[in-house]
Amino acid sequence: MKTIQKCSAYKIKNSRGEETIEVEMSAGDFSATASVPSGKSRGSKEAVALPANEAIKNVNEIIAPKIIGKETDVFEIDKFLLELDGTENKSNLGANAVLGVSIATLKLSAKLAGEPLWQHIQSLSSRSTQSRNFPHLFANVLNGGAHGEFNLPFQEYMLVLGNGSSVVEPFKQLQVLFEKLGEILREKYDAVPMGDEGGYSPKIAGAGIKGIEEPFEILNHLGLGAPSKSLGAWSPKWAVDAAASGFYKNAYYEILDQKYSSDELLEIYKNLVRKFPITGLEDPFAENDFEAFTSLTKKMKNLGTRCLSGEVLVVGDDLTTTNSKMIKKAVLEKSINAVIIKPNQIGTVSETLEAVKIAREAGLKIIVSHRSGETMDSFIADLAVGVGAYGIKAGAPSQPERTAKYERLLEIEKEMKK
Ligand code: 2PG
Ligand code: MG
Repeated sequence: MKTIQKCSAYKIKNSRGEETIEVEMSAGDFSATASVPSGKSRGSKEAVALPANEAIKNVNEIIAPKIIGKETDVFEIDKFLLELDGTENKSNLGANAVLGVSIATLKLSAKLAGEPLWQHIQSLSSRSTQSRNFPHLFANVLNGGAHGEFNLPFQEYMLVLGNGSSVVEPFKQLQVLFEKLGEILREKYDAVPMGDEGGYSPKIAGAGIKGIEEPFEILNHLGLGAPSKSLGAWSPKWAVDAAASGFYKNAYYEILDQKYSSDELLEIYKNLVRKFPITGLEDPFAENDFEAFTSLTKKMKNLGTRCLSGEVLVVGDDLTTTNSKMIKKAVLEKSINAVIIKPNQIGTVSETLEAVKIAREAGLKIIVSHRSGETMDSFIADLAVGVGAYGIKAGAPSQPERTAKYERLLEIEKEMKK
């Protein structure tokens, strides 16, 4: 193991044009960079990122002098960073400062070990090297909520593609379906700009979307509802990220100017999954409404094959924030059967891998996710393959910051065949 010789941070722009940080580190003949994304619809328990200038200063003036000369062992570096920060939510050094250093250290150690990053993660997360699965693609094609001007009932409407054995066909299919959806929307609305995650987000004058089912009917025009012969085993399904904390007000869920109780919203989800091929409901309720999550998870299990997609994932994101304590709570309360993993919600590689371990041991499906303000760093692609995630949320295939993740998955598939 070589020691760290250089560690410096500087400013870059993310996909929203906001300032974020990139960290560059070197050891021996190798160097690595890592940049940090940022979210807009955040859970209240997420680790705290500082403004880019402050985070950069903290890396360059506080962290760097103390880690130069240390070995490139990500677990040791993370432990040191956690002690140095000393807070529960990393508000001292900034979760963005800490995560940039943590990921850059991991990338360096992979290079020094002569292993592709996904493989290095696989060995660190003690997964069997036999399982070589690829994540299903969860691609957000209609952007609403905090991510666009489209007055959609829920924040994200995703196509779910793949079967765990390859990403080549699913990615091609995503590109074709995304183009087709663009044509459908351009016919319906005049101008169709993109939202934060590269999906379509038309700003509609007047009443706009009128009913909760309308966006699903738009997706139905893609002809996916019924099993398709040409798509065969690849027949895509859909998922929704309601990001329900965003429309939870005074004990009610406000959707398209109507108020619903938790129970009423649960009925809505129940009817939707019977009618449409929905296989995932992310943050269907607000982040403190654990009980409603639990009722829904139970209901989805009981509905079983009566759901059009056969299996429905109830996914925690703002509910769990990649935080081991919160995941344990959700497991104990049987609130979810799947969980979103976002490294910047927690702030270090070690804690991210710990959250994955707890989730996996509890039988939850793991979905590694990007943020709405992304960078060109494709780390989450390696992470998803490395931990054997069921899915990856990486956005629509229209923005370089999103396609970077898909391109990396394709590259990994080639690396695996070598
Ligand atoms: C989410 C994420 C990513 P943001 O809610 O799941 O899609 O959004 O990064 O804005 O929190
Ligand atoms: Mg979410």
